[in-house]
Amino acid sequence: MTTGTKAKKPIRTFYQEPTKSYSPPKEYNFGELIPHADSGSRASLIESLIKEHSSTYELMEPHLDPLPYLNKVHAPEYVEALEACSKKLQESEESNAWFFPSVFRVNQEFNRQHVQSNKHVGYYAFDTFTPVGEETFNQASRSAQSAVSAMDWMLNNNESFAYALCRPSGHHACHDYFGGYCFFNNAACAAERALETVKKVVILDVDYHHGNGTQSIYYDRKDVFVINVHADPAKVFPYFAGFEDEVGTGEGEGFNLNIIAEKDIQTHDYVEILENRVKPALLNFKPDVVIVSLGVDTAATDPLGDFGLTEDSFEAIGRFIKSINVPTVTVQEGGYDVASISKYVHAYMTGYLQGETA
Ligand code: OKP
Ligand code: ZN
Repeated sequence: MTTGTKAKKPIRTFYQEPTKSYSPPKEYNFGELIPHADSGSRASLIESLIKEHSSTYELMEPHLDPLPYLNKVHAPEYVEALEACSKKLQESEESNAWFFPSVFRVNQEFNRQHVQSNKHVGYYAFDTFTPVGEETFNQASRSAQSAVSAMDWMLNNNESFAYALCRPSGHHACHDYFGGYCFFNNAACAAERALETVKKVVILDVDYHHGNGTQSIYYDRKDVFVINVHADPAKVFPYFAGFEDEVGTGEGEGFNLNIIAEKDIQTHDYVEILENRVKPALLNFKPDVVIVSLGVDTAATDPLGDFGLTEDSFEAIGRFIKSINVPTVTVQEGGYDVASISKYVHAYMTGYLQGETA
């Protein structure tokens, strides 16, 4: 009669509360200052959900020093420049100071690098959506710390799943540029931790926006296969990357896969992409570890996106991830419908756990 229901392991969640409230007040959006989408309540909303479902999640203390990984993924002078910028802001008279770069380096001959004042931090930036604040360096480091710690814990304990509740997000952060609300590439830091132990990693990015940072970091490498499912960059951010003909270069050729999903896409078509296009490519690569860059800005209710996903869709994505049957660290990326992001993340985790018994 008894079917031997085996107790499910909790979702181990690596997260630490921000030291001080980390909340960029504004972003400069095509000539207008508007309220910043990465509001301070995003991570704490997810955190409160975790506390509500205390039997489903277990909060874990991020234990691993992120700095060696930051310096591997990013140019060390970039890491230093961000630290220096946050420090200068802390020392300034103004309280809760934020710096918006106005002048940017582009790939041209006038690119003299110097960082005497914060005016120069635009050397390392690619958009005006991503101001630097007093807590940016600390908070971005702690975000990366959650990601590397989740990977470290999973591999050291022979576990198959962990969740890094990262904020700020990471997938737009490039080797030496910040942008798209991202400073350090959390998923790439986790991948570098994984590569100390294993040989092949897939980063599957299901955020609404193309993860141009992750793509560019691994574009010429064959040990990290980056797969992105996202909105058409011809219409939305990051605009200049994410097209389907971007397949990698040199040794990395064939190890970058971009899949553009249409506006209003719903569960059925989204899962079809995962099953018919993502899964064969992913399994064929035979990764030792998968990192999911989970954005829930693919939800129909998201203020930034125009996809049509619902709670059920996120459950289906979670079930899909379980069906891959490869150890997975899920790293939090975007999602801006603050009233519902935790519901969507929870649906993904529920789907994953359902997949365990299916
Ligand atoms: C970060 B993530 C909105 C303009 C677009 C940049 C989007 C950054 C998305 N007013 N802002 O979720 O991929
Ligand atoms: Zn996004």
